[in-house]
Amino acid sequence: MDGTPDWPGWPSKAALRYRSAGYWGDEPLGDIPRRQAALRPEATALVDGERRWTYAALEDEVTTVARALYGVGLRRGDRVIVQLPNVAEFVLLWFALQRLGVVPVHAMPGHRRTEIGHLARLTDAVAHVVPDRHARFDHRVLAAGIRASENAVRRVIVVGDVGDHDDFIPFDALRRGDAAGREEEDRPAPGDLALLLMSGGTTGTPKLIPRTHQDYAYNARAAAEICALGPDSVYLAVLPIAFNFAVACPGFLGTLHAGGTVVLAPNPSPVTVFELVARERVTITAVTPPLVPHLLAEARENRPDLTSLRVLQVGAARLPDEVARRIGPELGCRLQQVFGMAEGLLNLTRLDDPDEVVCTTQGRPISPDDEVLVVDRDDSPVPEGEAGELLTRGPYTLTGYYRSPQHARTHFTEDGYYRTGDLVRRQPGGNLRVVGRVKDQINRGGEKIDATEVEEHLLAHPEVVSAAVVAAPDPELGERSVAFLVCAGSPPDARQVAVFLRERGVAAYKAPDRVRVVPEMPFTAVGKIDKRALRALL
Ligand code: OOB
Repeated sequence: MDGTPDWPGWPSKAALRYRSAGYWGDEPLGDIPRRQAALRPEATALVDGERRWTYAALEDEVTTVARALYGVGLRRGDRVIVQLPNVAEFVLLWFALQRLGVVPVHAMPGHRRTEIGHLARLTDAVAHVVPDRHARFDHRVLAAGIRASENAVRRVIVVGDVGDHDDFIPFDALRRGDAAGREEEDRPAPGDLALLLMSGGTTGTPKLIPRTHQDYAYNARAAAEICALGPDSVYLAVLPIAFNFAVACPGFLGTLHAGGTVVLAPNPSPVTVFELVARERVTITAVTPPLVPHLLAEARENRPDLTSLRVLQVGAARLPDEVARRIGPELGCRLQQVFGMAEGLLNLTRLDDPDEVVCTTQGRPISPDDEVLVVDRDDSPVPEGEAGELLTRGPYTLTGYYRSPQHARTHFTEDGYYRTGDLVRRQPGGNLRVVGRVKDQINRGGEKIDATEVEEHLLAHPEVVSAAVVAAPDPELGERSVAFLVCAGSPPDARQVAVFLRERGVAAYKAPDRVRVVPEMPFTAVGKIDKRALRALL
């Protein structure tokens, strides 16, 4: 095993195979801008609104910011919580951290005290990077609270205005190199931890996924090759930039690896998306299924110029076949279905697959060495075409969560397969159809909600005696969350529950869309709350 006490790493035999097959290389992630700056210094690397960076400029800034981060005391192996929206500073900071071997912990802008506090404690993060305000929320106040309560978090870096927090570090000061220090005597090794991604989770508290330089670089490179990315490619980042889908599937990392241009969308509205597609001659972008009908409607009504767009990636939740079939004819581009997970395994339909495969399956693994099994409840493989749980191991799939040895038994088989919790059918060509899941999660249009985690918060409500959160089918989001509650006194409604969760510092997307009060819970034969019976009530 090549890991550390914090995470297990791959068995040495497998690691040897991944290296000799050429999947794992030596280039640390932080070297990508440098390599491209040498090849094509004047080509456009990054666009955020009116701000543009050539590869030479990107490389310069990354170097300056890395030195400045070293100057403020960040060192190889440190963890830093990065909680930024789609702004160029995310990309500059991310590569600067990679240069130093400092590990970004990817948080979402919508996360609050509960989630960030948990990340801080689990990782002993030494810094928290936030925007000043985003979506009518003051992240500086959140960051001040986190720093006051979590000992390790000593530095707060703010993109924008620090306000009256004099001891916060403005990101612009790092860009100017105000705190210039040295850099790079501590170059990360290919097998080092490169970033930590949050898992959708199913055990009450978010788990973290360790990704290394070598496995993540391979993830991005293999995805970029399948998407035929090159120097002429222009990738539009519509999804949150910290989401694995937008980072490395192929995302900004795969695009920059290939020498293309990354354009950041400030919001996912169809008008914004199509304006950027037309203005920047975007060739590829990625969205979740709920956005697709809005894109189709906007295209029909306002006839934007989509002539540059070659590929629309759709994934993170199930895309209905009938919506899939409309994409090619109505947008004039190729659909690519994407079935991925922060834990690793990435499935893509291929650009030259027949329409039937592209519209009815969620693709197949990107690596010849991705091993997938479809099994029944006893872990025995089911016949091809039948539904079963997807198990997987391979060159970029985790072998254990970060600092969570207790999850080894529940989330992995004895021979090291990760239990995805997804129910799939495998078609003859190896393409997978996602048909359901066994994990206790709600997939709210691509956003994952851990039922247990929300239930634990609900149980803290003074009136709530028993709580069960389940998924209800929804025409817009695919699924919404419904909380069934047994209450002692006067039961809270959905709005009151949302306020209660907000006051507990829980991200807003986790609040149940609906609350249903029941006199008592149905139970299974073994005495667990019978969620199947509850779903039947919907
Ligand atoms: C992506 O990553 P996560 O970690 O937020 O969620 C993973 C889970 C999968 O286990 C599956 O349950 C679901 O999301 N999922 C899909 C899907 N893609 C993901 N379910 C049905 N159809 C699909 N196409 O969601 C993610 C990571 C990288 C790339 C794309 C998505």
